[in-house]
Amino acid sequence: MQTQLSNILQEAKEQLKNAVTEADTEDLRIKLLGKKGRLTEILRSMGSLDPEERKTMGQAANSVRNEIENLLEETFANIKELQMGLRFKVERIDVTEPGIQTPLGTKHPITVTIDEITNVFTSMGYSIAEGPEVETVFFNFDALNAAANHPSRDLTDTFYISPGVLLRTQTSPVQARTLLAQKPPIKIISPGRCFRCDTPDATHSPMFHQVEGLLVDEGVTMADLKGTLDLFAKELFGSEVKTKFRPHFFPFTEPSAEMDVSCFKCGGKGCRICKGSGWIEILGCGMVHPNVLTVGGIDTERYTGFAFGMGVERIAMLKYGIDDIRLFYENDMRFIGQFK
Ligand code: 2NL
Repeated sequence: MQTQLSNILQEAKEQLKNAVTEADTEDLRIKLLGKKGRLTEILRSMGSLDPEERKTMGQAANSVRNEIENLLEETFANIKELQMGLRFKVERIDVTEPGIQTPLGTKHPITVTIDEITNVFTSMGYSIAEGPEVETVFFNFDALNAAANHPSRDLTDTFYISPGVLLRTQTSPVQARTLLAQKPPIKIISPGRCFRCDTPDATHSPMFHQVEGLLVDEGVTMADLKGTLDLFAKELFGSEVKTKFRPHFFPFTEPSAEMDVSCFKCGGKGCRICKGSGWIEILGCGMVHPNVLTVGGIDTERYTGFAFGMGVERIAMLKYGIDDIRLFYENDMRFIGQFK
């Protein structure tokens, strides 16, 4: 029995030496000390020995058991330490290494320009109105006093979705909807996307942006229009700019005008931006046509109004000296990342 015990211990030592994982060691623990193990079998058979022998053999068996237990514990600890060392090597983080920069996005130049324009008007008390980009012929043309044969209605100029439905060609339909939905005083601006069948070139794009404005109240005159838009020009281009209004025609306003600002680059002497004239055309405007007010359910005996509209791309190109509208839509980060 002694020999058996020392063999068991010897074998246990050999086997534990070869254990590489915790699972290996656990398997060995069950094999060596478990219910079906040889050592347990020996301990169980002690009952048949005489008392003297039982005492010595019992002590011997227990000391083998203790030794195996200690060996197991040692093996478990060694394996744990080895694995920890491996993990430290693999998962090591060098906290002194410089981090990876996450590039910050920037606002698109068109968004920057829309924000600048709308901020001027919201600070004058205007609200921002929005509406659908897919519009009806009624709100895009009819309600805005566009003649039934007006060329802008042609299939060659406007994107039609179906006979009565189109992609809005201006943001005025938002204002027309507001006239019907609200009672004066009305004081809104409508920034947004517009669409026209144009072949792209340096100054044309089939998708572009406008900001339009509308003010309707009692006693509104052309002088209110001129004062408002002159202040707007000074806020956007600098307090030193002058404005002038040239007669023009729009179906939805009467009288109508275009507003020029004195060149904010050269001060009026003539340069590349103003094409030598000293003046830059900025927007169209006028007193809202009585037909437009009437369709909008506004009493023209009591109320008058003014309206204006400007192209955002044009203003952004002038402000930032950009010479090709297509740059706005190419999403070249070297270009659109310059506007913060
Ligand atoms: C331009 C000219 C303009 C308007 C837009 C408008 C809207 C209503 C009634 C009357 Cl509901 N007018 N809008 C008026 C004058 C000019 O835009 O050159 N835009 C780029």
